[in-house]
Amino acid sequence: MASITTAPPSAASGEGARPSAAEGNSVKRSDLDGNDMSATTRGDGGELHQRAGGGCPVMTTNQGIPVSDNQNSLRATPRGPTLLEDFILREKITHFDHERIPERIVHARGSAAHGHFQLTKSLAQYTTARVLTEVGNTTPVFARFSTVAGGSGSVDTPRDVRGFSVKLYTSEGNWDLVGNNIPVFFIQDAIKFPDIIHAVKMEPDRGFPQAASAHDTFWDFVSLTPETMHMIMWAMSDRTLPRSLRMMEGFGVHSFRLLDADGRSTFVKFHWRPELGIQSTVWDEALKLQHADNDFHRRDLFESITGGDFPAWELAVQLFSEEDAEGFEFDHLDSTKLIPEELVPLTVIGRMVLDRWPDNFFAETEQVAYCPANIVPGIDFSNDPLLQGRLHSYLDTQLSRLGGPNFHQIPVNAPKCPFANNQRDGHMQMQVPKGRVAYEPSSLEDGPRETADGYRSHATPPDDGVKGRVRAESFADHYSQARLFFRSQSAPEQAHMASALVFELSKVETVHVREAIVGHLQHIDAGLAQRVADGLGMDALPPKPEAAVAPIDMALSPALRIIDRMKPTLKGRAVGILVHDGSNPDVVTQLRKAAEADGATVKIVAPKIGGAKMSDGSRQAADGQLAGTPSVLFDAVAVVLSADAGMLLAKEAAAVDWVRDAFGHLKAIAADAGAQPVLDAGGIVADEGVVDAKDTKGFVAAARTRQWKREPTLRMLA
Ligand code: HDE
Repeated sequence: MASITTAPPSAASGEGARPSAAEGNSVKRSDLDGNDMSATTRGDGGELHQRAGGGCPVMTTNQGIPVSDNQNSLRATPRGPTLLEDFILREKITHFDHERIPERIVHARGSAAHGHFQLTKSLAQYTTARVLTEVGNTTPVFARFSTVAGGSGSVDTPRDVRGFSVKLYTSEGNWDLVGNNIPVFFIQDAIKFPDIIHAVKMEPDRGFPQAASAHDTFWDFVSLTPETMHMIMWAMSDRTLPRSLRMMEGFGVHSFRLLDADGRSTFVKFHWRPELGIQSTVWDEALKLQHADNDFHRRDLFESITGGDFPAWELAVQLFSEEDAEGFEFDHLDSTKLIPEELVPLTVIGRMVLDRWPDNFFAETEQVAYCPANIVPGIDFSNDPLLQGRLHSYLDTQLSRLGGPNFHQIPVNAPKCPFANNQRDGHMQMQVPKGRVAYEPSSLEDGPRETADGYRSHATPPDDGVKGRVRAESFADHYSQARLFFRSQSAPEQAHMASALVFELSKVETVHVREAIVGHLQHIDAGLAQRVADGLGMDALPPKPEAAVAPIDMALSPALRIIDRMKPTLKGRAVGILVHDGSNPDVVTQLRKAAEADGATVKIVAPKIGGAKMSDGSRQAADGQLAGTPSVLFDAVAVVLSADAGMLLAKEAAAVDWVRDAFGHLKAIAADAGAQPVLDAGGIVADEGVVDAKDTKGFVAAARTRQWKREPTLRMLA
């Protein structure tokens, strides 16, 4: 019988320097580069033993005890039981058992990046906040984008609101702008938040659907809560299907206050506007993206940042006074209302760039804790009852999610300015406070003291109402802004919204819920209600519920559309070129050059990952294999094939789907003569967006937008 082999530390391990306390157990990439693979042995079972040495430090337990064998647990005999004595095994498995923390109850799935914010226009007239007054100053930021309903392992592209959180590490403390990509919210009062979230999340008895609003409980709640109607219009629009996290707006949603040195207040709404412009996918594309790449948005953000193509947003503000607010046709303290840009224009005051991917997903993206209550001197809250409720919730949830009161010491959460107080102890205290004084006032030591520049709240006089569980009458109009939003959209956007409503309600099994929603829609727009009723196969319109306040016709706001907000450039977009053996390399090169010159990333797709042998005998490497790289991953596609390859691929479903989907998703298609059989098999009809592969200019122009005119020819929208 073979004797037990624990492959004792070889001479090589002696060369491996023990990590210093500062280095911990971490292995740097540069260390790995120096990894000497020859310093390996195999045990009696054939298992690999890599030895420390070169740049690789010695592996130790968390107590610093060097490990001689990380492949075999301690056994009584080679084929016998494992011994409880094996403290190395037990420590490793125990740590592993505890490697997950509770996921966020909402916004569990997210992607984040580091960057900075630079102020370009001072708001010194309105606020003392240094981050908003010191032009040119650079403030580090950490931004996290998220879906809302799905768990942390769910997909990136469901129809869902996106979180847009930014932590600004200002010189006066952390300021968290915890917003969404939609400027309004579903509910008016924080007390309804657990209800709407329970309604939208997977149903508690069956555990599905995951990351989807298309089910009975969500629409049941909505049908009984008319204040949701405005946000429902946004949720059913293409805003909830962003093409990229880099191409969506962010909104602070609530009104905040700016305070000047005399304590005078100006209301403010915050907006992030993407420099790449706003772009969404179409619904069928979003569905297919879930199959093509669950991590579509995360990968896109990762690739753009690590590739040096840094996403950027402008920060803009809407500023208005108490008197201005009194003149509005709505109450700005109600989070189901927005302030049209046409009423209060946006002023751009700065720019955020995200330029560094986190070093570690868990330590940073997972452990980051945003809180709308984190604000700095010169900024204050409004009385929006939704915001007021949020001020409690975030710290509360983070206490359990991050395990105790010291999570502000985690590097991603810690302020980058000095911070000091007399709070002490608690789980996971990482600092070692010195001295005998942990109170104030004190005369024994120099402890932290107050400052005249410290945080002050606005001295808001109380209004003349009475205490009670009451909703302000000014919050009662639930339909006017829903109507404003729907009616401000272009025709294709309205069709998408009607179709989205039909899709979602078709998944609702309870007939009276479907009917109740169509009832509400009649207050928003009669045409919309009829389209949805027709789409659902209703014989007659169901009754309209009584409206607390009859909707009014507000002046339309074209700024609420997104269809024409794509920038006329391919910057930030991707072009796929399908080739096979015998493709013309010159045509491919010209297409690539033209697309890259306009800013696109170009990827070559081929039936085989090894690439294609081109007509001149050269080998064209492939970035993706056809079946695993469907055209949903691109904004525009080109097909360059020899006559033989065209005939062959016309019989390959992956190739036919490639062009059919690109066409169906309203994308530009460039094709040469050899590709024609594939286009024919895909049922592609020539239009302005289908161009000859040699017409590179025409292709780039068509690729910059979607072929909206094509849509009614191939899809029965509601
Ligand atoms: Fe949140 N929300 N929320 N929310 N929210 C959380 O905090 C909550 C609301 C938003 O990337 C939680 O740490 C209540 C509006 C984002 O880590 C929790 C109410 C807006 C994120 C919480 C709201 C948001 C959260 C879950 C109603 C847009 C993700 C985990 C009063 C302005 C932050 C956590 C990240 C996260 C509570 C409403 C945005 C449970 C009670 C309105 C972007 O505390």
